[in-house]
Parts: sequence; structure tokens; C-alpha cells
Amino acid sequence: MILALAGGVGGAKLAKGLAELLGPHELTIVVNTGDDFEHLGLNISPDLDTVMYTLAGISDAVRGWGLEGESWNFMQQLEKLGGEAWFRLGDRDLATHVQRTQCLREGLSLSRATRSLCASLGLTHRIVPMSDDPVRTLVHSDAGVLGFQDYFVRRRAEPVVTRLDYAGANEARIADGFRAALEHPELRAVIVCPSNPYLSIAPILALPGVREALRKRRAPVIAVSPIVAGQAIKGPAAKIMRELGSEPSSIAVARFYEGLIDGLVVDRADAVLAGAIERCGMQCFVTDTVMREPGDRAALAQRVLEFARMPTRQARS
Ligand code: FO1
Repeated sequence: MILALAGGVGGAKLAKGLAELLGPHELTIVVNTGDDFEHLGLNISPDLDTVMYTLAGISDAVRGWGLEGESWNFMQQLEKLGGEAWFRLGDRDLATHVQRTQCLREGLSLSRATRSLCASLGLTHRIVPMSDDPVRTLVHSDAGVLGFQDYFVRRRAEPVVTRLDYAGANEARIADGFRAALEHPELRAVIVCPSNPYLSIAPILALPGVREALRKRRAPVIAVSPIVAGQAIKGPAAKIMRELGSEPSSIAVARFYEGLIDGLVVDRADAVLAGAIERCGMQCFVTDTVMREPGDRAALAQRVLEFARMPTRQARS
């Protein structure tokens, strides 16, 4: 049993690689819901959808989010009518949000709604929201306190970030599927996918009991750094790190996860950082981490699983 923690595009790619190597009962993918929001009366869960669409092989490879071959008639008409068009919902993607909203209105949990969407897309691996309770990432910035999508999409991640909050996290219960994976007697490894540590993984770690469960477990926890040569592979991770006072690098990622992970996988471009990373109390594994081609995803997943099987030098607290 492997538990993967994932956020958006980078996380979804490694999750897809893991799903290509592991059977449906050997993998649980727990997904950040801090980016979720209610928009146009719909419940939108961008990271869950990115993971679902990527595993189903129907995500848009260029944008990373939404569906391939999408049409935008709804959006164009909405704009014409003077509606809110800053958050682009493709015609087919819209069906996912309508169906999820309908399930939630009928009283289903987000986990159940996700299971039903996954089944309809022919997915057999477990994709689980981190919680069925609402957790919302709030971006404190020089433009005020912003909802995540307001910051990220409407304002193109331009405001300077001063602090991040995960509203509701303290009161939220971790989803049953997440707890079951954490407590699984045959849990072999926890893989932290190359998602933005602050935006995608921190909301998962903010849930009561998650840090403690990760510290106590016997299985190794291996993270893949989303920073390569001081740059984020995608998204504003490097910019946010700088604004929050750390130089964007895999060392900052190591410090962020210090005490929680046994190993950090970094790209060959960052091989020189291995010594400094190991001084943070974890092993450093060096390999190609940038997943450009579809084949790169299973190749990286394979190497990460091999790293997880290696005996760890650090004693876990
Ligand atoms: N990202 C954008 O940059 N612009 C959009 O208009 C946009 C729409 C959108 C619709 C559905 C969906 O599932 C994701 C969407 N995203 C969009 C991506 C999303 O904002 C972010 O990638 C994640 O929240 C960060 O992981």
C-alpha cells in the first residue's frame, strides 16, 4: 500500500505514474482541497479534477488543468451576458462541477461524490479528498486577504504574499479514506508528490492528526521537490517562497518538510545541494524529476518507489 499526497498539475503527473505501476488496491491518492471554492453556484475542486482527469488520460496537456479538446461556448455566452468570466469553465468540465454540486446537495460527502465521478470516468484507483469538511486556503497579501482562486487566477498570483492560512483546517476531520491509508497495516511508503509545499501540501498537513500520524508511522515518507535549479516547474512556488522569506531551492523544500520526511528527491540539476539537504536530517536522492513526456511519469514513480524501499539512515522521531 502506497499513500500519495498530491496537489495540482505536478502532483497529478506523479500520481498518474504511480497508478501506472500499482494496482487499484495498492495506491491511495489524497488530494488537497484548500483550492476548492464555490463559484457561479457550483462546488469546484480544481486539484481533485486535475488528478482525476490526469489519471483518466483526458486532461489538457498544455494547460495542465481542465479537459483536452475542450470547447468554451458556455464561457463565451456568460461573458456576453455580463457574467463572471475570469475563472474559465470549459463546456465538458462544467458537467463535472454540476454533477459534484448535485451530489453534495443530495447530502453525499465530497469523498462519495469523488468516488462516483471517478467510477464514471472508469478510474479504479482511490482518489480521496483530504477532508470532507471545507478547508479554504486564504492568501494574506499586499492586496488584502484573498481567496485562493481570486489570488491565483483572477489576480494571476501577482499580489505579494505575506502569510497563508488554511481556514477551517483546525476543525476539519481527515477523510475516512485518508485515515484508512495512514493507518493501513501494510502501508509501505508515503510519497509527497512534487506539488507546491505551501499551497498544495501544507493544507493537508494542517489537518488535525496528519503531522502526528506521519511522524509515528513506520513506512518511509519520501517527497519529490517541485523546485529545480531555483525555479518552480510550474506555478508560483518560487515567487511565494521568496515573498515568505526563503530562497527558492530544494534546500528550502527540505527545511519545509524537516522532521516529517525521510528522503527528498531532487533533480540532477540540484545534485550539488545533496549535502546541505542531508544536513536537514533526511536522505537526498538525485534523479531526473521533470516529467515532460508521458513516459517520464512512470519512470519517476518507479525510481521514487525504489528510493522508498532503500533502508533509511535517519532514525524517525
Ligand atoms: N487556472 C487558471 O489559471 N485559469 C483558469 O481560468 C482556471 C480555471 C479552472 C477551471 C477548473 C479547474 O479544475 C481548474 C482551473 N484552473 C484555472 C486551475 C486552478 O486554478 C489551479 O491550477 C489550481 O487550483 C492550483 O493547483
